[in-house]
Amino acid sequence: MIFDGHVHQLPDIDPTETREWLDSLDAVVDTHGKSRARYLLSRLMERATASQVSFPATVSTPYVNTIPREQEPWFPGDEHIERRIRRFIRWNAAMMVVRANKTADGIGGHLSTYASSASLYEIGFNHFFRGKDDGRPGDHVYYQGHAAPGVYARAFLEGRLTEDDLDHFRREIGREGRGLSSYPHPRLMPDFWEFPTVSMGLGPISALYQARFNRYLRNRHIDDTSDSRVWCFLGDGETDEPETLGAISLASREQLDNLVFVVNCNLQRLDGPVRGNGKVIQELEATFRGAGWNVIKVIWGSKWDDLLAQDKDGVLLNKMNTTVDGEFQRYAVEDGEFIRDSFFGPDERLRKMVADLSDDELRNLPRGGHDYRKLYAAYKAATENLGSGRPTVILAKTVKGWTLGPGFEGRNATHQIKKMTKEQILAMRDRLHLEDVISDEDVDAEHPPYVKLAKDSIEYQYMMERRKALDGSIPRRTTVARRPLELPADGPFAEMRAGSNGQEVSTTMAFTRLLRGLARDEHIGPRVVPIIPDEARTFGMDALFRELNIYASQGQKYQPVDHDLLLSYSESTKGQILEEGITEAGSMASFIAAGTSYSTRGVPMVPFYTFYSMFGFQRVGDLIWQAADMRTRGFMMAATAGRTTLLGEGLQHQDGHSLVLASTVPFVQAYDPAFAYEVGAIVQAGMNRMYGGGPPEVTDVFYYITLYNENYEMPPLPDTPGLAEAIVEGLYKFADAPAGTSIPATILFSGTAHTAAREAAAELAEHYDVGAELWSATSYKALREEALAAERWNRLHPSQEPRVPRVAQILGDTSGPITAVSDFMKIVPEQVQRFVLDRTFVPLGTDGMGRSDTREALRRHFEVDTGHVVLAVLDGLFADGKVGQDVVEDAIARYAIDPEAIDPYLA
Ligand SMILES: Cc1ncc(C[n+]2csc(CCOP(=O)(O)OP(=O)(O)O)c2C)c(N)n1
Ligand SMILES: [Mg+2]
Repeated sequence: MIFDGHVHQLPDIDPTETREWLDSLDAVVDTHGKSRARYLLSRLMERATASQVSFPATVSTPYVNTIPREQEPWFPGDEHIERRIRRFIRWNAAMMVVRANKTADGIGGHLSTYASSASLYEIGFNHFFRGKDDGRPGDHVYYQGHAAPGVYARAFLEGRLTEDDLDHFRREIGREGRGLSSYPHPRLMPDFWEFPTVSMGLGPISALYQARFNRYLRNRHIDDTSDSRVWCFLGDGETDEPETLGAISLASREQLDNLVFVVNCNLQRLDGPVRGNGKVIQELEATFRGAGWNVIKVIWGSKWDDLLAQDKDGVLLNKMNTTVDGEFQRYAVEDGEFIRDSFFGPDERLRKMVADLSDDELRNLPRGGHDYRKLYAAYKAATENLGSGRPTVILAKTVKGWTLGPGFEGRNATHQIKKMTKEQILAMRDRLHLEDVISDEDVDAEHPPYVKLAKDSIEYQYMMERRKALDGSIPRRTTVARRPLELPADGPFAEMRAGSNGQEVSTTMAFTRLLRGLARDEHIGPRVVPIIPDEARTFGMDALFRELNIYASQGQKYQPVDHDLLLSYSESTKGQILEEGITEAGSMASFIAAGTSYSTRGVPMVPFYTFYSMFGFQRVGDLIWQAADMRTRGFMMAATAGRTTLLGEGLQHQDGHSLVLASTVPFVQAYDPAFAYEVGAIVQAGMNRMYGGGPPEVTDVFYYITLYNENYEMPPLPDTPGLAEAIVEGLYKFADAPAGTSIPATILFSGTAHTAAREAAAELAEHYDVGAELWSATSYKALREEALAAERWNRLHPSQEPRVPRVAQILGDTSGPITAVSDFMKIVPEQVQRFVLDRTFVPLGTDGMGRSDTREALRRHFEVDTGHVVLAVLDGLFADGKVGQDVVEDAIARYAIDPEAIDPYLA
């Protein structure tokens, strides 16, 4: 058997000494058994660590608490008062959900998640989480989404929420929308919640990147973040999500000792056990330790310490190690007799150990996650870990539904139960010893009351004093700019307006120039955060590496292979670029951290996240939704856009639908620009809106802007008054119809489709006497949203002068059929079709899955090339009775279009 082959590759300099050590071990095993041998080895390892004899970390330890009883610190709080407060909060959280579901059957809410984690939060609230009352941002706390009732219940006791507020849990319509949201949603409660967490996995990954971004701000001397810790609470089931664990190695690589994950290990998820046949805590320990984290297990409550101290033969430890979670869950629902027989019983030595304990005492041997002393020790160790370079994860074992009673605790269905019977409420009241504040009549009432605290009550005083000492109540979201940002000078935008002077460039290249210009800006420069997931070279942005440097918390410890090149790969602690590696999820999390820094830190930052457009909405759509919830501001730059422009990359890369997906997210400003000056106008307006306070007044938005890699000459911004505004509003006239033509038509183009549109206009004039005006449609989403708003207003104000949607107004001045072409699906221009129903409207787009070929071949295949645009215009004119069918047939022949070609949507 080879345990670790490396040792056999090294010379043994003293075989006799080696033999003696090995013989000693053999002797221990023979005479005292394996447990004793394990004990001695563990002691040796501990001694080796103390003597700084480094040894590769083992990934797992026995199933006991990481911090032994003798190393627990003194608990500085008043345990009696804290327990009482915890009970009040438990009660109010449960009543909130019960009352909500009585008033509105099926409104939902969760009882058992918070019930399992009350102590986890309360230790934090009373002793660790820092608030913002001192004018500093404090800690960043990510609450487990389903535990929201407990957070509201505490805010109620603190006097921050009223009874009416609690009664509007999940009732967000009415009262001017001031309900309490089901989960943490800054979009709905902008003064309260900071971090949306409820979509499993997104909380952990965003917390991790928030901790990294704090270091970025500090290392770049933009903001001193050293007194802010990031706490992230998550469920053990939630660790199934790839987002939860997928980025943890970044945290140790970046030495994020400002980060603490607290995993509420109640051993259950929604349907049943997380790891019925295994041990989730052991599995997570191995994963996190293997990734270099500091792991603190809080498995057993204090009463188990006495038992462990008697465990001379290691039988208890062995039983703990070998009992699977499914069994532990069973012990949470069974009585003491069952536990005695089944856990302790089979081994005489174990049974003897608990002979003095009653069945009730056995049943109530608590888990570590309900033991405030153990938790305090763990949190303190986590905070004292600062300086070690290791992030901390606390794995706390709890019971799902704890204190809610036998119908809830540890039951497989507990996650979904929202109602309690009178008997259950009464039992809970007794279990929490609240007889003095909640009478039997109270329980009998239609709505059992909340516990309220008088301002002079000892509990209230204690709570508030603790929060005061920790800089105020949380959660609280603010938007006060501690370090305001000045808008950039016009220079970089003027360059965009000037065009490319005969040079052929792509909008991606133009944008890179703009980005460089902004990063050089005297004021805003340092606030620009370029984010790229390992694609800079694809986008031609690698030139920025040397100029702006790549952020690397450790600096650059090597000389890069290309050090002698002008554009070498340069990393630095003060680097500006977040080169994220191949992780769109991580990059989005960085985008969110940077784009919400105006609020979380009071330091507005301007992220430009540039990525393969295919791997945005499609891949990390939920994170984009989260970004909108969190009121993120910034620019998502969707490079290599288009289903025919990115040639050669094939089915998985060619994006013809991200703009469709973008249309589903409110607050996303989606644009599909064709020219550099359009990109410039959109970015400049975006800066003004998001960082300069508008217009329009809704400023918590972010931009989604497509960028293409096709080169052509960038025209200068035409000298038409109001053009920049029209670009931002979504549609403007690019060119008049060619002179001397007699049949009018209108062509709308977006992005790279402008080439086909422009060529088609020339062909139509030359061969068919058709004069097509050319319009650039920069944002169908913006046009549609304005039109829907006008339509709605009209419906609600029948007696008033109807508003005409902007798109109808603008296109009202054009004539002939409308042909709309883009490198995206037809449904993108169709977004406005309904508002110009009086006109023939022919959308051309790239419906179907992508494939590799030349641009020409792809555009022919998807029927968006010049010939197809001509054909579509003539077809529209035919429908309008302006030309005969022979003309349409002529075009089919002229452009060698195969009428029997397979529909690209089905190909
Ligand atoms: C992405 C996603 N998928 C599914 C859900 C539905 N869901 C809500 S809670 C839950 C179980 C959570 O279990 P766990 O993380 O262990 O939390 P606990 O309530 O046990 O503390 C599930 C599947 C969700 N919120 N998000
Ligand atoms: Mg769970």
